[in-house]
Amino acid sequence: MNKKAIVSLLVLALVAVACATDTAEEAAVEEVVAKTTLDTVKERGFLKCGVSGTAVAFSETQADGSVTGIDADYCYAIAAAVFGDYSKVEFTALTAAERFTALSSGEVDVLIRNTTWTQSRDTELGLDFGPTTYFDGQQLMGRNSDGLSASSTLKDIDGLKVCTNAGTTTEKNITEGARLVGASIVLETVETFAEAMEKFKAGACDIVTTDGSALVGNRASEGALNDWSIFPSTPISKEPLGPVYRSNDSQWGDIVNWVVYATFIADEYGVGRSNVDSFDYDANPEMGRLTGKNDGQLQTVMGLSADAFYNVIKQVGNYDEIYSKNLNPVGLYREGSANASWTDGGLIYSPPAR
Ligand SMILES: N[C@@H](CCC(=O)N[C@@H](CS)C(=O)NCC(=O)O)C(=O)O
Repeated sequence: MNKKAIVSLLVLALVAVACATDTAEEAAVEEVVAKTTLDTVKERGFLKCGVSGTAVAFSETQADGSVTGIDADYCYAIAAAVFGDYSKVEFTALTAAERFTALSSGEVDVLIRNTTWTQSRDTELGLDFGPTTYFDGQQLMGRNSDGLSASSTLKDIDGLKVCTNAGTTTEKNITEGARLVGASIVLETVETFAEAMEKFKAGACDIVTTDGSALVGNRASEGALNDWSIFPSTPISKEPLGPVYRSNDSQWGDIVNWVVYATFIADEYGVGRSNVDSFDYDANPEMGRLTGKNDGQLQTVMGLSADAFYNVIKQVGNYDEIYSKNLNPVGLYREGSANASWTDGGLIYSPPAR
């Protein structure tokens, strides 16, 4: 064989290898695309849920490894819908800064971690947001002994050191808010809000700032109701918190969304853990459809069992039960807040189960 022929053969061989690799890669990609999150979760046998693990009343890892809180309960609710068994969840504790990568990389199936729905997160990260489960807003907390009170304003933090955790809407809001009122602050961001609280307690920070619910929760768990004040009375931002999932998997998105909506609808009709078995479903066809008591077709077309949302209500509860169990003990109540049902003037509202 002459030199030219050998070179041509080599080129052909290389092209063949490259093509084979392309085809293998394409096949692998197609397989990943074809497999929905629901398939993956069902095959694995449990849900992977990303939480904080240290967010008071939202997701707190207990000594026995279980996780409690409103966010944790929504993880349990998704497991109840998918498996008929709320306990089929593996929790992953994530800092604010690592949460979105953990979700995009597939480390978790859903992220329920005090996460605010914002335009950039919704549009730039390949992620989508489910219904808001807690309407929050950013506030600040300072010591009464420093002259701060519930009627303090952003202007009162001029010259003070403010601490919060990194990778949050919090750090951006406070920087912008202070600038707008002409308050000059020193902002220190740490990895977790728990660290910010430690610094605040040690006097290394004058102010801590984050979602108002977390300030209320931390103040309650520290027994500091009479020593620390939360302000301003109108939060400096909107922080709608809820579940987050990867984009382009609408079946999984529908499941997460309708688990949340099922808890809203059950709340609206007063169907909870104690009466879900005795409720008169004939008199309320919407609840009949939602629980699969009359007709469960709406659930089966989503890839769930007809009684998926019955399991959610029976095993975890309706929105009011989930909210009250977790948030009332730290002093947060629905009445008069955005978290009241729409029937009571709040924002908790679901599309119809029809
Ligand atoms: N909602 C804001 C703030 C989220 C956030 O980090 N909240 C704090 C206060 S609840 C937190 O999760 N702390 C627990 C932790 O740092 O692990 C966001 O989405 O950026």
